[in-house]
Amino acid sequence: MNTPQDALRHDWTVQETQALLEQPFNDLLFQAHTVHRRHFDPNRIQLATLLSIKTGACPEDCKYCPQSTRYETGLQQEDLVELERVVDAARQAQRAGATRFCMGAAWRSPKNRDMAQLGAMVKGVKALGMETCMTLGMLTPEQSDQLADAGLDYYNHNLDTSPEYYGEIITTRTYQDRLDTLANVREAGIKVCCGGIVGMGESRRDRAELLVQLANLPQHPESVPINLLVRVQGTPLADTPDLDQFEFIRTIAVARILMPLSYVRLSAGREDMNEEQHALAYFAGANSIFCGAKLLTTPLPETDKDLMLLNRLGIDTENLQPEHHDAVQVQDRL
Ligand code: SAM
Ligand code: DTB
Ligand code: SF4
Repeated sequence: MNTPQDALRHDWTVQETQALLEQPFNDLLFQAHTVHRRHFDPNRIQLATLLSIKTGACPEDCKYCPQSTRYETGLQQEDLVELERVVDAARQAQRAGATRFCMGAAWRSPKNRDMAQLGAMVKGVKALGMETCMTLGMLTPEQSDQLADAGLDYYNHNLDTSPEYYGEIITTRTYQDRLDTLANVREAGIKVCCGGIVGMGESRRDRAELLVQLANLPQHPESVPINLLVRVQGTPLADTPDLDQFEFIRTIAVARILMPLSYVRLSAGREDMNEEQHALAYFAGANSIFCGAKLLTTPLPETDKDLMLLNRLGIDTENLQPEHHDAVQVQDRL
């Protein structure tokens, strides 16, 4: 029997994706919103919260990142935090309405000696009844299996940009390294959260290529974070010119069209977006946001402000069905 999963495409070309991006804005939004409401309740979004479990002093040279040891960003560094603090933060996030708790570490990759503590964090947060996500850098197959055994639901590892532009942004690991980690995570049975950053000076073609890379993975990522570059003083990208706000919305819309069953998450950069931009992003197909005091190191809009806007838009924040990738459930809603 054919399921909607089988109908998902993995053969997008850059040319047709760029053509989608270049449509008249209203045509693109209409198309994206039509896809969105075919598969999701358009008036519900998922709230996720992030905690930095190891901050700064990262050896990598990602030119956007305030946590790289190579740039003077004035960031206070912190070693891997205690289990108790992680569980307390998750409990607090849950009280504020978050259903997913993401833990991020400024590592190139975790050390094997850290794996037991990371596993304990996953178990501690899951015991609260929340979904867990981690982003720790590159993972080996063994490390992926260890996190899967601890019960990790999602692993975030971004492709960040197009293969062509990638070398302008990061030199300390390759695009293939990233694809290998994504494959290791999938193989271990962990769900994949994978997206990128726009506004780093890339071209529209680069944005199309990033989206094609994501959609043509063997399986679409269950979550696709679209980050707008947060320009942090001290990083090489601090003075990157503004991206046209409608290009950001176009990117969300095309992510929705290419990956119709995935959660598209409005991630970094929301501080710089006004209410109208948020509303357009939700219309274009974004159905998840990070909320709370901050992302990993940079601020987020106040949660009350986020909730007030969602309320004014008639969008509720009940937990979306995490098992939405189950073909039967999706079919029920078609
Ligand atoms: N160190 C791990 C890694 O790089 O995979 C995990 C943490 S890293 C901070 C997670 C992601 O945050 C990066 O892949 C990047 O997409 C995003 N990010 C980091 N700094 C950002 C910034 N200034 N603006 C937007 N996104 C950013
Ligand atoms: C993702 O794609 N965006 C989040 C999450 N995954 C880990 C992180 C954004 C970080 C923005 C810069 C900071 O706060 O340090
Ligand atoms: Fe390190 Fe991750 Fe920042 Fe790159 S994005 S410098 S790997 S923390």
